[in-house]
Amino acid sequence: MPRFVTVAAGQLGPIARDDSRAQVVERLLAHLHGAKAMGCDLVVFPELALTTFFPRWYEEDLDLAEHFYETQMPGPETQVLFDTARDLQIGFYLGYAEMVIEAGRKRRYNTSILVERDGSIAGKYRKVHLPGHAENEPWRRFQHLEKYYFEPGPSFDVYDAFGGVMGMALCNDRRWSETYRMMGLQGAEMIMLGYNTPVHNPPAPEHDDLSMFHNHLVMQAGAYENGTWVVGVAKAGNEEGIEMIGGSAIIAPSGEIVAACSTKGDELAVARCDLDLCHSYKSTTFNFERHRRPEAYGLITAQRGARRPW
Ligand code: CDV
Repeated sequence: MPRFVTVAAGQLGPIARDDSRAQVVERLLAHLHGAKAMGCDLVVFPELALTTFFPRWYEEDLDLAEHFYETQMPGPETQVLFDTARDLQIGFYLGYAEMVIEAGRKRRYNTSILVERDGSIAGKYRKVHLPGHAENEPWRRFQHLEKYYFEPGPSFDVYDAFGGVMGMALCNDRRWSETYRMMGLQGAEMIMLGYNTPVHNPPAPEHDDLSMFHNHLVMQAGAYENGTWVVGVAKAGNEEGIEMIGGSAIIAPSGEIVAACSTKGDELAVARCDLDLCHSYKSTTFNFERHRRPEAYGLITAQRGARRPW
């Protein structure tokens, strides 16, 4: 039986700081309806898809930033996404800021969920690689305070959903080969990831011209080296004065981009993904069982930073 998942990369243009949840949810609903009309099973939305990318601003009192976080999922303003998913029989991946109280303490994560076509949550992921800095750095034209606003998640998991093995990651995760390999080792057939990537990188402006090249380079390599589909989706355009890259793309296990967005606004790019295409790569060049040599890879988990051995 062929296993096809028709996927839409549900790219979003900018979200303003003052946009209400209701305004943003309207745009997500338009994507769900548009994707359904194109025969899709699943829409992948960006990272922090319910708010502006607030880690660009320092707020000394974290409690004053609480309106950026969801304390319930679904909550009163997002329930309609789940109801629409069930009514239309279309699933979605959604990135958002999550706040939970555990052992009497507030804990904050950069989170994504995968919702099945019946509106049930098939999986939840908390971002592992939090880029940027934890301290206020006013010298930057804009900040990247993910290490301040979130704590890292524990692991990369995969989920039995949409007839395949589905994995999730978020933005900076896509630059790390460990992200894909951890899910590749669990048989991932489709890895979904949302991102918010400014064109300008304050600590390394010399990378600015290469931001789109690097975006596709890492996702295409991750797909090919693990024999998996990768769906990368941007929040793009000029958000609160900061130019963000677009370039949302659906990438086949061959590493080829098979569909892509061409604007920096709300846009859908659609591909009919044959999950069985993964097999050719997973059973030959990247037959892990046959060719990997974990006994030679000890440093990967034994140490974090690079150190010369002499
Ligand atoms: N949201 C992100 O994780 N953004 C990073 C930044 C630091 C550019 C990224 O890797 O795209």
